[in-house]
This record gives sequence, C-alpha cells and structure tokens, in this order.
Amino acid sequence: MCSPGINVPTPTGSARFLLITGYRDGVSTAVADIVRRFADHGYNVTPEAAEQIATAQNPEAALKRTLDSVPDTALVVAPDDVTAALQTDTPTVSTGGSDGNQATGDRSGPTAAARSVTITGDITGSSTGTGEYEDFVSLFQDRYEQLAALLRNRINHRPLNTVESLSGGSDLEVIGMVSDLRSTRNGNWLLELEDTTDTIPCLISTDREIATLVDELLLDEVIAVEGQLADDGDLLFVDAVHFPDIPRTYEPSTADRHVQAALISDVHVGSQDFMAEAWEAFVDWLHTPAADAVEYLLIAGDMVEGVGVYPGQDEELTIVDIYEQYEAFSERLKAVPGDLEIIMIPGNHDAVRLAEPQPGFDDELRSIMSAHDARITANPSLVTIEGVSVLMYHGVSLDDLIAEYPDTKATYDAPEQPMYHLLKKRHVAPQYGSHNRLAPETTDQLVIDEIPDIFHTGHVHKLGYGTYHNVLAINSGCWQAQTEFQSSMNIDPDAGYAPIVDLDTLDVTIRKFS
Ligand code: D5M
Ligand code: FE
Ligand code: ZN
Repeated sequence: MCSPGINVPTPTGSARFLLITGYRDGVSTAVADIVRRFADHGYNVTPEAAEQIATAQNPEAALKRTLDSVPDTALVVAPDDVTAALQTDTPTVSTGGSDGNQATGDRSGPTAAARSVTITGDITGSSTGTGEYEDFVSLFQDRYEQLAALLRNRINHRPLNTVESLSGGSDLEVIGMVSDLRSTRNGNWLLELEDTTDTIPCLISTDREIATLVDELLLDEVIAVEGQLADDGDLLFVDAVHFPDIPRTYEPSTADRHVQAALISDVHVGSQDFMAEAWEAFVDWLHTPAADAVEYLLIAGDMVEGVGVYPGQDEELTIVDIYEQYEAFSERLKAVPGDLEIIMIPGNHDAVRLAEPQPGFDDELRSIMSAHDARITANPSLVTIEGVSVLMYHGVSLDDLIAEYPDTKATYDAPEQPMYHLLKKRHVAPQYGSHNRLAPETTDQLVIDEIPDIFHTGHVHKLGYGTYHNVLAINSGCWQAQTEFQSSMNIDPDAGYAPIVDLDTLDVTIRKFS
C-alpha cells in the first residue's frame, strides 16, 4: 500500500545466506556457547566437534541431534559422534501439513530446503561480566575505543592529557564521551568530554548554529568536537560537533531474487489485550498465495506479556504462568507456515535478564517454543537474510530518547525518528540509567559497529518507518490493544499491522489485520 520507494542498485553476488551474528562474535562465540550447552548436559566436547556443530547449516538442530544421539555414558563428544548424529536424515525446518505438533506449511512458495541458512553465533551463553565496578569501567572504555575508531578517520584526536601543553588559542580536535552537560549562568552550554586519559570542559555558545545539536546530546555517547582553546587553556570553544554516524553515501545490499520479510514485534501473548483475531488474520494471510514471497518472519521482542513487568500487571493477564504464556505463544507460531524462517529476539516482557544485551531464551523456553524451529538470538543481533543485514533490537532505549528530546526531534508518533538518532550515534542504547539497563560486559556489544541495511525495533507499540542515510528503519507496532496504562497515558498503539519488506528493493508495504 504505502512505499517509500527506496531504489538501490541490486548488487551482484554469490550465494545468499541467513546469518546471525551477535555483536563482535563469530564462530568462536558459537563454539563457546556449544561447549557450555554440552556441559549443561554433563558432557565434555572437543573443540573440533563443537566447531563442527557451530558451522553446521542449522547449529541449533545439529546440537540437538548430537545430544539426542550420544550415549549417556559418553564422557567426551568427538567429531565422529557429531558426524554420526548428523547423518540421520531429519529435516531441520518443518514443511508439509500440520500434524498437530509441527508448524503448518501449505503454500506454494519455495520450500525451506531451497534456502541456505547459517547461524554463526550470538551472545547467548557468552556473557562475560561479573557485575563488578571494574566491568563497567571496561565496558565504557571499550565503548569509547569502538566509537572513537569510527570518528578517527574524520578527526585528528589529541589525547586530553596532552592538551595542557598547548598554548591558548590553539585549534583543537578531540573525541570524547559526554560525561556532563549543563547550561551556564549566561545561557550557554557547558559540555564535559572524557577520553581514556582526562576530561575537558567545552563551551557551546547558544548564538551558534551548532547549539541546536545540544538537544540531541545524551550522557555517555561518544562524539567529536572541533574548536579553539581559551587563552588560559582550560576551556574549549566549540565550532563543530561530529557524530560517529553512517556515511550519507551508504549503499545497502539487496537480495538478488524477489523475496520478502515480515517484520513484527510485541505480540504479548498472555495479556487480556492480545489481539488473537488480528494475529489469526495475519497468519491466515501468510498461508495465501499473496504471501508466497514472504519467506522470513522477524519478531523483535515481547513475545509474551510476562509476569511482574509493571505494578498491577497481573490483573490484566489471561495466562498467569510464564511457561504457559510461552506454550500459548508456541501454539501461535505453529500456525505460521512451516516453510517460513522465523527469527526472534527477546524484549523487556520476556523471561530473560532485562539488562542489555539480553541473551536469547534459555534451553527450557527454547524447548517450549521448538515446534516451529524458530531461530532465537540475542537482543540486539545482526541477522543477515538473503544478503540483507537486519539489526534487530527490541527498543527500550527509544523511551529514553523520546523522553529526553524535544517533540520536534522525537515523539511516539514517529518512532523512526529516534531510531535515526541511534544510527547516528552508532549505538542502540547510548545513555546509561533511566529506562535502559546495561549489563556490565567487558566489551560493549551495543555499539552498531557494522552498518545494517535494515534497522528493526519494536517496544513503543507504534508503527513507523523511513530511511536514514539509506538505512531502512522500521518500528513495527504490536499485537496488543491499548492497555489501561496506555489509556491513562494517552498512548494509542498501532496494533495488528505487519510491515512487509521486499528484500530485493527494500520497499515497504504495510498490511493491516485489525
Ligand atoms: O512497552 C510499551 C510502551 O509503553 C513503551 O513505550 C513503554 C510504555 N509502557 C507501557 N506500560 C508502562 C508502564 N507501566 N510504565 C512505564 N511505561 C510503560 P512494553 O515493553 O510493551 O510494556
Ligand atoms: Fe511491548
Ligand atoms: Zn517492550
């Protein structure tokens, strides 16, 4: 129906894959994850055998099959055990009719076997932080290093502990993390930047055009500034501010055949406001020839309503047990055609830790949701489908941006706007504190180190999309009608919509099912 008409050249390319990479990890993280998963079941595994599973077409299925076939008495799982387990000829993605236990598949589109699917790892199971103060120091140092690296090709950074050797009036370029921002008595802005060596106060005069950027600055984000040192050398007068950003000339990749992905989020099964009829209409549509090209379903968190998420939430639940909520959600997934690849990440209502990055669901929840063989990965994750990379992030930090920014720069009615700012800052959760909780990992996995072709979020229950420097940003609405809380806050959710993206053109069609 509506389409922003983004036309990008179709790249020539070799075979396309579905590829999931949690941030900054590849096969080695996947191997570590597999070693841990075997240990959970009482087995040791050789690194070779773990790698064999990590690089299998469907590592999750390969792991399951190996675990099922190794004898209980085995102490070490070796490559031969994996080979033997994988030789048994079981399909990894269910196709064909419904037998009550399998996902349904009655469409005429290509079968799952026509698609090449690879997962190279996600952060699930490789959380490193111990929660000590030092972990936060290490997390923020890593954030600085990663984002400063993106700014260094534009800025000639001088380490802050060398600034005092400069004479007053010198030109200066620095890269720093925003550690303080306040207005002065004269109505100007005093910004404090910090690098790994020292801090520097920077003055942004309100009569300069760059003062309009002050609204956009968040504590803990990394920026660069250019300016002149004051005569006494202890203040930087700012002339220009730079963000890590995405180059304007970025050219997204596209699929080399006509194939579509449905991007949704916030299903909230278990809530009295879950819109069962709209969901059923969506799933029915997926079974029709009109949806033949829809081969991927991406779900950006909040599968279920959860329990104890907000005070008083229990009064609005139809299913009070968290496991039963996932069972009911799994039933909903089963109705989705079996030849669709489903990829999902958790949100703040899901039963994983709240602090980001959130690992994918644990084994118990995975087994409850196993009927459709969905791929489960961390929040956030970079998922590559048909050569198109999709950054999936649930979106809790959007609440923070909308709260901090003036309405001209971010509102709930246009959720793509704060998404653009996250892309510009190259970080999915720049500000530590408020709504967002950060896990004290030793590296910052929330940095947007690789530019995605599509940025997919949810959480705010509003539909919105557009492009920022050619990256398609989509916030995907929800499947939950207005809750009492939302009604009290005058939040009017966009419920029952499915944005469908043509992966070969990145055009968007919005389908309404409510
Ligand atoms: O979030 C849905 C949206 O509504 C998101 O913008 C947060 C906001 N929300 C919903 N309920 C509350 C309460 N009780 N307090 C604060 N903010 C709220 P979701 O993650 O689906 O709840
Ligand atoms: Fe939600
Ligand atoms: Zn949410």
